[in-house]
Amino acid sequence: MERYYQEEIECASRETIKAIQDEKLVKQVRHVWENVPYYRKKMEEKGVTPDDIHSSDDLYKLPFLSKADLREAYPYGLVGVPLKDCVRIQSTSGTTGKRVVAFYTQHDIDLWEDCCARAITAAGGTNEDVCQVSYGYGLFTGGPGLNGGSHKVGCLTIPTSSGNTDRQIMFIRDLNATILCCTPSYAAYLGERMKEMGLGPDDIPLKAGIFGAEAWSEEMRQDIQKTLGIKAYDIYGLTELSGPGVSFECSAQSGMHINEDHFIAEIIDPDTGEVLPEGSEGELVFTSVDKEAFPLLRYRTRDICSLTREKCSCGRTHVRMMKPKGRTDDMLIIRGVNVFPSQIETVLINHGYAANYQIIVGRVNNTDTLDVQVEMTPEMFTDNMGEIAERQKQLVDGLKSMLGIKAKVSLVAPKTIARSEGKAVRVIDNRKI
Ligand code: DLL
Repeated sequence: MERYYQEEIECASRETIKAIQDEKLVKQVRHVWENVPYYRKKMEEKGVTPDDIHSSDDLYKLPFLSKADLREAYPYGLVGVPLKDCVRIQSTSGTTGKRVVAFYTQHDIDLWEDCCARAITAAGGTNEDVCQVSYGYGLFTGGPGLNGGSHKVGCLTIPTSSGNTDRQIMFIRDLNATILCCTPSYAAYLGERMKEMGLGPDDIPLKAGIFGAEAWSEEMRQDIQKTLGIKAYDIYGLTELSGPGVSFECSAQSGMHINEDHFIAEIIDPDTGEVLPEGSEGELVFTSVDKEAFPLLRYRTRDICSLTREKCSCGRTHVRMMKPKGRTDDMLIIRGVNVFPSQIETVLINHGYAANYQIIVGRVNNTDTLDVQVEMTPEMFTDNMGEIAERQKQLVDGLKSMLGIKAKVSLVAPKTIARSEGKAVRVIDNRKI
């Protein structure tokens, strides 16, 4: 039986959802106009005022916000309430340039935790469950968000944070954890470590995993489900909008329901900014309609995916986003061809490899090079050069037919590539150095 955390809104009719969005948007635009001079200036430049926004049908009139705006406005430029009303900040890892710092009032934290509680409930969680949160705690939103959601559902919460893998496995076993929350790459590593310890799916009480914060393929899901003996649910979100729980998967495991009472989603052409019809693939744009402290309108996520309003078997009515393929900024252009790391992952896993790989891009004599280093699994490990050459050839062929370009493949020994406790680093692009 499907369970809901807030059934009335999660299963509301389309008309009800639209009416909620319309009302909240009109209020939110006025709130931003009156309290966020940075965005008001953008609206003035576009010649639009709150009087032009009567419903979500007018969303297209508003200007976009991008990560560059967030950096320019750092740290307080987009804050919509007095700082005395804010109770928390969270921040992105900020590998390039300034970090993004997002602010929350208590109301914003409550909404965010409700979103995470919906995700945990959709994964079958109740107050009978023990939920181990192995996302990082601190500035990263993964730990705090799912911790809050787990409390709301009433699960016994184990805040292990990331790392110390043997202790993670010990707690799962000793404290009967039934739900695991972490990045998919860390879940895969936990499975690998369990195998090394001689443990299989029957030796752990887990039944569900809530995995997100990075792109992961359907093939990787199948792998993790088998190794850990669980059902693996995807969860999506970003710091700028709150954190995990902007959208989440249900029992159908076919796309993530966007919490539409809090976020309006659009898909745009990343080059022209034109809004695309439902079903088209493009860049995901979100408007947060009821956040007080950091109310972003038409924020460009750079994530590439499509939306569907097709009826879902779980009974939820909120629009679903398909698994993001990657971000516009991690799409590689190699010899003029667009390549997403997730396409490479699909080929590797289909050929029996685990998701332990690295993609190294370079340029020799003005030509781009693509080198895929992938670990052999312990079962396939061999020093028979003929066998290795044959395996490499199979992968080169598989990658060629997926990507349309030739890659160099290097098979490396198990455990050569560093494991990640949070988001995995898959790509090293030496062209940028
Ligand atoms: O990763 C929030 C989060 C924590 C989501 C835990 C899910 C679970 P950021 O660090 O700000 O926030 O990174 C946000 O990560 O724009 C996507 O590119 C990517 N991302 C997040 N979830 C998924 C997912 C958190 N399920 C950025 N699939 C986003 C693919 C994801 N990419």
